Formats: sequence, structure tokens, C-alpha cells
Amino acid sequence: MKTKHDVRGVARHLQINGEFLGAEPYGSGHINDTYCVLFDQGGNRVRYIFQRINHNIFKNPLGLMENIERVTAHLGRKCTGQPDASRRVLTLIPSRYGTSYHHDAEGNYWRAYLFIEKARTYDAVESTGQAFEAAKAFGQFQKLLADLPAPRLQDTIPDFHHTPKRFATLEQAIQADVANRAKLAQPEIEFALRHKEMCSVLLNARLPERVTHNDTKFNNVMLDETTGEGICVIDLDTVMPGLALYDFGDMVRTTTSPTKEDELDLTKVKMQFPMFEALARGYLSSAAGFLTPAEKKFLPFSGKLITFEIGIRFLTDFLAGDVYFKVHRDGHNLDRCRTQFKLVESIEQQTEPMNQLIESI
Ligand code: ADP
Ligand code: GN1
Ligand code: MG
Repeated sequence: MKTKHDVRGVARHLQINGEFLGAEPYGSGHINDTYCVLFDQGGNRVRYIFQRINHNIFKNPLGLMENIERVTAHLGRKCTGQPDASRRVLTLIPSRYGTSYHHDAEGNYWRAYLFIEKARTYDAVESTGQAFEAAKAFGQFQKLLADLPAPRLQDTIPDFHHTPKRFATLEQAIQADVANRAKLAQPEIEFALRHKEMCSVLLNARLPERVTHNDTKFNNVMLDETTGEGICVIDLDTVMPGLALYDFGDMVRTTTSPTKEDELDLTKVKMQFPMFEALARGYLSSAAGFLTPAEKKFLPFSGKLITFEIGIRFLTDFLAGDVYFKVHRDGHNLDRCRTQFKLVESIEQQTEPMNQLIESI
């Protein structure tokens, strides 16, 4: 298959033996370009994941790779001796020059990982068991990184979850209306403006800074095909200092509705309470030991806030002419915004029982 990039050329610079057999675009991420790459190694077919880092979005790819080197090495040390240790943490493949990435002639930065076999990701949740396992794995991820040695990780995208700044960017996009699309999104713009005041709640709550993942979408954790266990947390580009609640909030956003993020039938988009309960129990099974009472109290609110935040980011990108997230159809970012806002409403309607559940656990 002919790919957009010269993946075979990239492979020559990496410490991978054997014959390159082919590469295919892989996964459904919105930012980087991911390929599944197949090699023949002495008669065995072995897969790798190659990724081109989107350096328009990640302005400091070297700092980002330094973060990932430190995080994977730390997690690797903690997994030593466990069954299946090599599937529990991403393993970077070094380049032939000893770096953790390859910088190609076109200015692209590439990295490669061992392919985690017999596990997979899902774009939509299918059972409460999956929700429990995903949340447990993300909680464990935060727990294992709590003692990451200094220095502080670099901010790969500054103010990534600074919701008030995200809101200010939306307001600018509405004002500028560069793509002349504001007229197509009036109800969504009004919804966003009505919810402005919740943006600063978490920032004002004086919660502790931790090492967090910051992109805990359900498809960023691999579930073991046999046991269903959340075996490996992936997509480490945004691992940096943050609030534990950013991670829990994004789990609620992506793991409580039975739908994909771009579902067109909004009647199907809803916060399913049993999924929330499974997430909360799974997350607390690994994170309860280090969370403060204030963090625990804000768990339900974080789901609403992060869903709103990503919703306004999709809306902003729609208004800006689709310059950030990959889109695959007209109005794709607006469709994604609508599902997020529908989910915010659904969470709002269930605030009381969500809070009661957290108090009872
Ligand atoms: P993006 O930043 O574009 O979302 P990800 O790092 O999440 O990229 O990778 C995209 C998809 O590729 C994931 O959802 C997962 O299905 C698959 N994937 C990523 N890393 C691995 C790996 N090491 N082994 C197997 N599959 C992987
Ligand atoms: C992007 O890379 P991916 O697809 O896992 C985005 C997240 C959004 C998400 C919405 C670096 O994540 O912040 O929540 O899309 N990543 C970046 O689906 O902006
Ligand atoms: Mg991803």
C-alpha cells in the first residue's frame, strides 16, 4: 500500500532488523499520523507502531520525546518482574544514532514503539467491565508516576486544560468568524456562552498538581483481548503536570456514552449512570490512596467540565475552518461539538445521583 509518508525510509534509520514488508495508516487519532508497520524477522512477522509527531501542534518535539523517555523508563522499572511486563508500558525503539526519534529530511519527527499484541482499543465503550478496567489503568498510571524523579515534566502544550483560556479563544473565534460559519452554529455558540461561568471552577479549587496523562480518551488505553484488563496506557504526548481531575473528566467524556465522539443521532448520546459508577469504582480502586477529599468531591463535576472544554475546542476549530483536529467530512467538528454539549446536558441532569454515588464509595 502506498502511504502518504515514506515509512520504509523512516524504518532504515531505526534499530529494527529484518525485511520491511509494508505499512498502513492505523487508529483514529485526531493529531498525529500513526502507522502499523510489518517486518519479516527470520520468518516471523513482527509489527511495530510508527508515529509522525504533529509538530504544528507540538512545538517542541524534542522536549516531548524527553518526557516520554522519562515516563516510559519510570513505568518500565515499576513493571519489572510482573507477568507480561513488556506489554504494560510502551517501549520506544531507538534510532541508529541512539536517539528516541528520527528527524527526517522534511523536518518531520518520527518515533516507533513495539506493537502491543493481543490487546486493542475501542472508539466506543461496550460494557461496564471495560469502563472499570480503563479507569483502573489510568488511575494506576497516575499512581505509578507520582514519584517520578525531578525535574518537572515539560509542558508539551502550555495551558492545555486551562478552560478559561480555551473559552477566551472561542470568544475570539466567534468574533473573527474567519470561515463565515458562526451562522451555522448559533445554538452551539449560545450553549457555550450560557455555560461560561463553570470554566474557572477547578482552577479556583486549589487542587494539587500531579503528573497526569491529560488525554484519557477511552481509545488511549489498550484492553487485553483475553482478560479484558486495561493492560497499557498509550498516547503519551500530553503527559505533563496537571490535575488528576482532568484525567477522570476525560474518562467520563469518552467512556459513559454508548456512542462515538462524532455520532449524528443525538438521541443516542447520554451519560449512562452504570458506566459512570464503573469508572468511579475502577479509578478509585487505584487512585483512592492518593486523592485528597477535595479531588474526590469534584470527580462528577470534572466530567461535565472536560466534556464542555473539548466541546468548545471542537466548536472553536469549526469556526476557525478546521485547522487543528483532523476532519473526515463537512461539519465534522460541529458534529463533534454537538455530541459533547448533549453529554454536558445529560451530566447536568444526573449531577445529584453522581455526587451521592461518590460520597458513598
Ligand atoms: P493519536 O495521538 O493520533 O491518538 P495514538 O498514540 O493514540 O495516536 O495511536 C493511535 C492508535 O494506534 C491507538 O488508538 C491504538 O489503537 C494504536 N496504538 C498506538 N500505540 C500502539 C502500540 N504500541 N501497540 C498497538 N497499538 C497501538
Ligand atoms: C485529540 O490525539 P487524540 O486524538 O487522542 C486531542 C485531545 C482531545 C481529543 C478529542 C493533543 O486527542 O486533547 O481531547 O483529540 N489531543 C491534542 O477527541 O490536542
Ligand atoms: Mg490516541
